[in-house]
Amino acid sequence: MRKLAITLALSLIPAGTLLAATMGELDADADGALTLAELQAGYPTLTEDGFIALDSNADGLVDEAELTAATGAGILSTDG
Ligand SMILES: [Ca+2]
Ligand SMILES: [Ca+2]
Repeated sequence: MRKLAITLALSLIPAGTLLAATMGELDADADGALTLAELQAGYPTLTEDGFIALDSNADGLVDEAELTAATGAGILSTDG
């Protein structure tokens, strides 16, 4: 399931075009999870479809594990 989500995200998000940002930088309200708006603050090119692909458990938020999975897979690249 996660692999499918990652594959979908890779097809939706242009790799290598995103700014580097960490959970702490992105989580504006410090609740430990990222909304689409919070993620878009760091990754302006992220679409709603991309967000859904990152949200492995479909709870409407991207938590640290999901963010780590995405960055580890190079979806939200911090290289640069
Ligand atoms: Ca938050
Ligand atoms: Ca989630």
